[in-house]
Amino acid sequence: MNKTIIVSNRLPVDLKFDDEKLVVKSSTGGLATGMKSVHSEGNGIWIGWSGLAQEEVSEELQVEVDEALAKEKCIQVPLTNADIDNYYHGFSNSALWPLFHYFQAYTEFEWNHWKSYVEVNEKFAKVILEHVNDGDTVWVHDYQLLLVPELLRKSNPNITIGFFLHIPYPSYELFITCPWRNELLQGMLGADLIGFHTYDYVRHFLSSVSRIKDVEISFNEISYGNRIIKVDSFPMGIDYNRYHDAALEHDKYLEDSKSDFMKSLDFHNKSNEESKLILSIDRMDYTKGIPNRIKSFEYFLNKYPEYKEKVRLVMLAVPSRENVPQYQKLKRETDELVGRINGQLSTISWTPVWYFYRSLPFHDLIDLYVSSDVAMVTPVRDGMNLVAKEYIATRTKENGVLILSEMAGAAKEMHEALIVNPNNFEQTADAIKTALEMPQEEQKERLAALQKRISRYDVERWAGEFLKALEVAKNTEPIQVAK
Ligand code: ADQ
Repeated sequence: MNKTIIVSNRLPVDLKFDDEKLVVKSSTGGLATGMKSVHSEGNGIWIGWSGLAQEEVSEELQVEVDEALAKEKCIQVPLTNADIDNYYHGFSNSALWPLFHYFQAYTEFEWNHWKSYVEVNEKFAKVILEHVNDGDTVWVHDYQLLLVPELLRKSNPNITIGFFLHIPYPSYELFITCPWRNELLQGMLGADLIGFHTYDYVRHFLSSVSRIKDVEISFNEISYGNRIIKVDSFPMGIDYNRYHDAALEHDKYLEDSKSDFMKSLDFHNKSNEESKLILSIDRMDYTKGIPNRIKSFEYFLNKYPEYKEKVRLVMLAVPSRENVPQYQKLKRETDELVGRINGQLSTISWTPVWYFYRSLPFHDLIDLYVSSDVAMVTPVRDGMNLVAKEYIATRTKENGVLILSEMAGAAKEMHEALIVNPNNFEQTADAIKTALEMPQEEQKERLAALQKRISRYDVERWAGEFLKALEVAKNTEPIQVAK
């Protein structure tokens, strides 16, 4: 029986040693959820990095690690500390991530990082090739593994290869600044189907391919050698029911148990309930527009002073890539901005920005989503943005307004949100006012349309549609090559 192999930089389980005891934590992230049924089907497997560096795993521990992963139908690609520094923090997060998000000034092209990126992509391909058979399907994910499709195709032309990019694909003008643009495109073109979140990213990709490679393109098909490669958009959804159901059960959850974090916030205290709550949740990343959001909120309070003491911005930022200098700079800037606005505007009974730099457990996250009147999702550039969709899924009482940046892939599907340019503080400040004053009936109408769409195109449907299209793409391939 043919199988599907999922490949991503990180496995859906995270391994750690705690006092020499192996701890296995499953991920509930979007990708892990979307792939659940594909992964559990038949003899499907997931290949990726486990979170442990090779240096941490002795020979005896290796057996334990392999057994724990086998139980989860996972196979690890062993990475050393140097790999993680150069391939992951280096080329992936200091070159590709800023370049693909239009942060050219942050982009560092280092030969050593590139060399390691090639080597690690080869390590991934080697492990995949040890487990793949003719007729199998391999679905490779994201910017850390752009070279893998071609490496697989070269060694085994009789497998079906899909590739999905979770971040934006930049315009040609930007992409050509990369010294290894040919190699990166060549790598992706090893796939039978290449997927992006939006049609704009598809266009940018096709434009790069047509100018850099000698190929023929007709609509969304690339003729390359004796193969046809399909390129299309597949906007990723969320596990809608998980968020919606948790929100429905939220009141009961609050009665039964309340975490220390929730107690410390005390949203449900009467005086706090009288003031409106605006929510902001992201990874601490310069693409998420966190400083712009704080400045827009400050602008709003100064332009509409009648809202002072009547509204709070609760800002949650998950620590991310803390050893990359640009992320350290962003953290300092955010701390300073929050300090400035709170220092200038706070009163004895009111703090305008409540800022938390940490990750939260699921039910606390749900509490924040449910308790807020408005969500501000205003990245300066974002492939999709799942927070926008999660917020909509938790609105079970027909109220709540989403302010959404036009630079997020999600804006292409969520027209009923208040769409803003995050660099336009005045427009964003006005959107905050509009959101706070929006009549209940209008909130209900906008939410109903958004919920209908987001619940229908959930993450399982996303995975299903990609795999269906991959099956079609495979069948358009003209020739099966003899090995
Ligand atoms: P990310 O950049 O990680 O993903 P996003 O899509 O917003 O961004 O997903 C973040 C996830 O982290 C959400 O599920 C959210 O609930 C969770 N989260 C955020 N803050 C949290 C906190 N403090 N505690 C706990 N959980 C928190 C990349 C791309 C996106 C694309 C996704 C999927 O950058 O554009 O949408 O992949 O393709």
